[in-house]
This record gives sequence, structure tokens and C-alpha cells, in this order.
Amino acid sequence: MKVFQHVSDIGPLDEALKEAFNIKQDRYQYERLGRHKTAMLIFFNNSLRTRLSTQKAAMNLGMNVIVLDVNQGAWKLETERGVIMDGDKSEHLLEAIPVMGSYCDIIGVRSFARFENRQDDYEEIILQQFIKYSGRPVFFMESATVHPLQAFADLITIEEYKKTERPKVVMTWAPHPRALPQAVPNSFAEWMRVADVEFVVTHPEGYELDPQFVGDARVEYDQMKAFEGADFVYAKNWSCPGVTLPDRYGQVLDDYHKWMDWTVSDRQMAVTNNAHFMHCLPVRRNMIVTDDVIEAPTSLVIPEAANREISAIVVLKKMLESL
Ligand code: AN0
Ligand code: CP
Repeated sequence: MKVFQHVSDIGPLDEALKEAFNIKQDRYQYERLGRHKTAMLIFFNNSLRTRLSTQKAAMNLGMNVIVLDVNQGAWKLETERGVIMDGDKSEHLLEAIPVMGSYCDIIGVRSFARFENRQDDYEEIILQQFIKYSGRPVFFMESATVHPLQAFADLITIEEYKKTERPKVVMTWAPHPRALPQAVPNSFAEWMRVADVEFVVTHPEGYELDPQFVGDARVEYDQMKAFEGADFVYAKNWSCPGVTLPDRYGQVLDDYHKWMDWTVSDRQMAVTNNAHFMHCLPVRRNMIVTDDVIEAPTSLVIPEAANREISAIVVLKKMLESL
């Protein structure tokens, strides 16, 4: 595997899941595979889970790991070609990327949407440059539009906790005071459409996700109706994807106070099939979800985060095998 961006990159999902559960039995069984190989994890944005779980995964595979926080100690990077660099940026990505590539064998990059220009974000201009100029396999650790390590961990978690062959999985938008990316819901939708689940998305009007991810998944604008009989509730806020409202791309459409009845609480959970609650974290309590729901025994947020180590091992293993 040379790029890990889309669900299709990992191959058949049943085989990827089998590999994940095999690794879960003994997460150190491939500790010789990564000997004398270096993983470089590059962060343009903050992280807790991705940073720790991916680092741990690489160490489990016997790799050396280098973590770079671009905004803490590295030179400020220009990303656009043709710019006269007379501002605060001391170095260009076009030099920095091959230099970083020369010190490692596999590169992971976190670079969120900038919300300046929808086309730039959706064309993944930063990650595409890493793919083109690093000379290394590149995996996405949340880019402008996708977060596949998260979606894979979510799928592993659903597979572990499902009580029926084909569970109903509801992804619900929830209120948030600041504009958040669409990467998590995009990838979750993309992966759920391939997985063997009944998938429903619910959000207020204006938050329609890009069709390349959500496809023809059922969209239900009535949140309570969407929750009926759900086996898993996956909450996430996202800003306007600019699909039905192109001028509002990356914005919070309304004062969040108006949408507080979308906060996942016992009221909505009561109409589900005793659903498990999921969220990728970090989560703002009593905005996205109430204390009671996230603390309930049916909440999966901690095992879900723990599965990030497993999804990262599967992905790094596949990349190591392709070197
Ligand atoms: C990010 C997001 O919503 O995409 C990261 C989630 C994994 N969340 C925040 O920036 C709070
Ligand atoms: N879920 C997730 O990716 O968390 P971090 O932003 O802390 O890495």
C-alpha cells in the first residue's frame, strides 16, 4: 500500500478486519517487520490520539519513530508555488518534503482543512504534494477531507460490539461553537457504505456532505426519526461542507444555541435499540453529548480510541510489506 486515504486503499474490508482481530490477539507479533525502518509523523495540527496511537503502532512493529510538530520549532512553511517569499515563511514545502522523505521510510501527515478555498481543501493540495515529492508511502492522519485511521478503528469497534448481523448505524451532526472539518464524517460515511451495515445520516439542512463520500446513503433531517431502532449512534459536528450552500463552506451556519436540542441525550437514546454511543474524541461534553450518555455503560468512546492503535498497526504493516 503506497497511499492510505480512501477505504478502497485497504483492500477488501473483511480481510482488513480479519487482520485487525489477528493483531488484537498479539499486537507485537510483527515486531521484526519494521526493524531499521523509520516512520515520520508530521503534524500541522494538534492531536492526542493520532499522535500516541500511531507512534505506539510503529513501535509495536519494531520501527523507529520521528514526530514533527511543524508549528513548534520547525521553519514556517510556504505551501504555494510561485509566491515571492518575503513574509514570515522561511522554507517551502517543495524542499521540506523531499528532505523529510530522505530521513524515513513511511510518512504520516496531519493537515486539516483551511476553509479558505473549498477546491484547495477538496483537492488535498498539501497531502498530494507529500505523495508526489516525498518518494515514500504516505498515510493520512486526518487531512482536509478524510480521517481513514479513525474510520477503520470505528469499523473495528462496530464489528466487536454488534449484536446483529447487519446493525443500524446512525451518524448524527451535533452542535459545536467553532467550525470543525468534515474529514471525520466524510471518512465514516465512506467506510460505512462499504461495510455491512444499515447506514443513516442525520443533520440540519445545509450540512449535506460531499457526494463522493456520502453517496446515496439515507439522509434523514428528523433526528428523532433517524435514531429509531439504532444499534450504534455516531455523533460528530462538522461545518458547512458547501455542497448545497457553496458560499457558506467551512462555516457554522447558525448560532449553536438554536441547535442544542441536537445534543445527544437520553431523550434521543430512548428510541434506539439500546444503542452504543460513539465519538472519535476530542468531544465537548454537553454540546455534542450529555455527561449521562457518554458515561453510560453503552458508551464506546474509550475502546474506540484504543482501537486506533490496531488500525494503525494494520496500515503500517501493509506499508512496510510494500517497501
Ligand atoms: C478535529 C475535527 O473535528 O476534525 C479532530 C477530530 C479527530 N476536532 C477538533 O478540531 C476539535
Ligand atoms: N480522534 C482523533 O484523531 O483524535 P486526535 O485529534 O486527538 O488525534
